Amino acid sequence: MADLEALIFDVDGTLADTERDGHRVAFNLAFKEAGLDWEWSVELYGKLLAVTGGKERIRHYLADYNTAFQGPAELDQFIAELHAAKTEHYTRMLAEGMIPVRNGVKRLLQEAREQGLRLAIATTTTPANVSALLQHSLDPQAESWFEVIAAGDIVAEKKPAPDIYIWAMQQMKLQPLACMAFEDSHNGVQSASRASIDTILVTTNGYTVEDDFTGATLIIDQLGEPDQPFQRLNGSAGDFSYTNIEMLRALHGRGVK
Ligand code: XBP
Ligand code: MG
Repeated sequence: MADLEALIFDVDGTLADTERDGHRVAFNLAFKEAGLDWEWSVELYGKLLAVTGGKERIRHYLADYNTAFQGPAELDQFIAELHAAKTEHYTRMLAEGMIPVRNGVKRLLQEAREQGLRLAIATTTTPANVSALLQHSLDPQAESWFEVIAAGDIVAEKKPAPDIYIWAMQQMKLQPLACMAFEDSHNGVQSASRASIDTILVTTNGYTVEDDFTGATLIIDQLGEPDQPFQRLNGSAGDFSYTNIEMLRALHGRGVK
């Protein structure tokens, strides 16, 4: 087994719980501002999350949940403009400090940096959203912690396609076996698995706890902290009660029983 060299993080749901009170709210604000009577409830949004990418999600909503809507002839442009307005709202919400990072994220990233592990991001969200989240929710310098930030339309096909992970690894000149992926959803685990990344650690959230995580090595409810142990949902974590680099190395080499 190759040594563990790099950690590749998903963003939404993994670094921070952004969907229900972040992205969803920003979509609704953009719809209202555009004079549309669309309202994505917490429940409906859970269903819409089946499709990754905001523009793709709006298109999916129109195709499957709002077929009566008479869109303009230039539908692509209409969706792109709506989505740009949504990004404005979302990044403003982040700048206002509305969305904290999840338990254990900051500590684990700091530990990884101290131990010389390389860091990357592989996400379907818009690059501006990643910058705003890292800067405002993690640390003003956090963008510089990541060697590669692979995000949004940089690849043609979003998760569950493997493209975004493959792109990130190509940039870093790394083989999949030297990497570990961190995800929160079925689509994310599929994407990393299809990119041949062997060890995927899943931290679930309200929208994804019932997802099928086939292909992941360990499923826990959060990364955890020394005084806030994670709850193990599937896979083995040995004697570890919170995620640290020692645990990741053991998981990667399957030294955890
Ligand atoms: C989650 C997504 C994104 C966000 C919305 O990405 O699917 O589409 O819901 O962001 P990940 P945009 O879990 O891979 O980070 O509107 O910018 O697409
Ligand atoms: Mg995610």
